[in-house]
Amino acid sequence: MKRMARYGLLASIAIVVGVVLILLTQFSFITLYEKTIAELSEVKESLSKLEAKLPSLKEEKIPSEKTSESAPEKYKVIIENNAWDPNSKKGYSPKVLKIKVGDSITFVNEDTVTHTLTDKGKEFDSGYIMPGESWTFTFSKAGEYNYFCVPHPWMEGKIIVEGVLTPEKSIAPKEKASQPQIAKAEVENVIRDPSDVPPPIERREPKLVKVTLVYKEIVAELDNGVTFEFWTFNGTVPGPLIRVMEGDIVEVKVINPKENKMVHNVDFHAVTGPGGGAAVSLVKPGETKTFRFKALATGAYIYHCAAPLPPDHVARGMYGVILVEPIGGLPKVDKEFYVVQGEWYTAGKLGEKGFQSFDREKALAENAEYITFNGHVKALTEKYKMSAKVGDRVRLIFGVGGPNIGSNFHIIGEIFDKVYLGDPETYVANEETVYVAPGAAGVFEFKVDVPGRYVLVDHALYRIIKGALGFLEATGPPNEEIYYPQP
Ligand SMILES: [Cu+2]
Repeated sequence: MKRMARYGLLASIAIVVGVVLILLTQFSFITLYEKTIAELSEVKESLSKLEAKLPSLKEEKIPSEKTSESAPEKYKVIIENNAWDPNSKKGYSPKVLKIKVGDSITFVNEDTVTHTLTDKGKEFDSGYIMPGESWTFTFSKAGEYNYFCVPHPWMEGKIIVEGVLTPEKSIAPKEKASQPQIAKAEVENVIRDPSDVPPPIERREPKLVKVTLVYKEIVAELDNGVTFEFWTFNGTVPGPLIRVMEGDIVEVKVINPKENKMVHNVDFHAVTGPGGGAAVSLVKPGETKTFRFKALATGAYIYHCAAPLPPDHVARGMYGVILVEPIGGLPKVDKEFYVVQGEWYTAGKLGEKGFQSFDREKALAENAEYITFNGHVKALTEKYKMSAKVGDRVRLIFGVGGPNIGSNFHIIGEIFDKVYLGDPETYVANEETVYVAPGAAGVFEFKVDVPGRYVLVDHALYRIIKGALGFLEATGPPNEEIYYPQP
């Protein structure tokens, strides 16, 4: 009995311990569970707080669905009136525009001159947008596009295209940028005949000299089979030789035909006054202006267009020479010629046939494809003949339009008797090669003593290959006292 009672007591203790243990375990489980639930709620709460804080992030998770669901929108960017003038603070409006993939923008030219839109990565290029015309482009690729106007590069804008390309849109044909319709030559060439020189000055009294300059934009040949869009004075490169006397009043009438795309003006290096006349001769297509200046100092001077962007206008061929002679005119000679050197920056390499657009990158690098006399590779070798007779005294008015490269002017087989870049009184005698800077002109005088071919070059001689070559043919009896062809 005693042993049974002991067993009973032990069993009871075991049961009580078991129950207590079970209760304890259950309690800790419950506590843990409750704790976990509480913690989870906290996490959930902070998550919702975080979500509430970032609504935009939540939206951006599904851009492709949104893009494909929403219909494409049409936007408008205005090219403002007077945007051509860098001081006007006008340009593209709005300057920055945010759109979605598939949206299109119509660019409306409300200015009075032609503009373009070209993005630096070349995703789009509007070509020329004439005044009053517009150009529409659909953006099918996301990204940021910084664009500018080719003739007026200070005009800049930005398009931000958001979203991704949907399959439907990716197979849609890519909109092609319109190209300016200028591939065909309007005239054969813009060469000025080197013999086209005004008559000598024989008077001693100053007078009013009237000059008309017509700004002409012309597609023509730069070499045989190579065309380029030239901007010119009176349709030739160089523009006309203007011949006046010290003390003359020069009245310049400038005309910009309405068919033109650009504003133009003229800066005479012979003018004493701000801009050399540039500000008072700036005219838009369809306009005309007249201004006067007094020719104060003798010498040969370049005149050139200085409309924005000035180097672009010079690189297109807008330059010429004005010769200011002393009272009574320069001494008489037998032959006079007029030659101006300039260099050309074409998209295609030297000799590449077809229409060549202007390449500003090459112009900035001063890496010219062509260097010519009178606006054509073959101007003075094939197209026009310069000739003289043995015994002739020759005067050559030679200038450099540039815009970047000066000329080391030389005539193979001749020595210049007189060279003067300024006042004829300050001439240098007996010269061979003379540097003429871009934007400068000089007078070269020599006597032809021996018959044969005399070759005009830029004595940086590889430039001959680029076109800096001309011939002067001298005819007449041999002069064996001076030169012995067959001793
Ligand atoms: Cu111009």
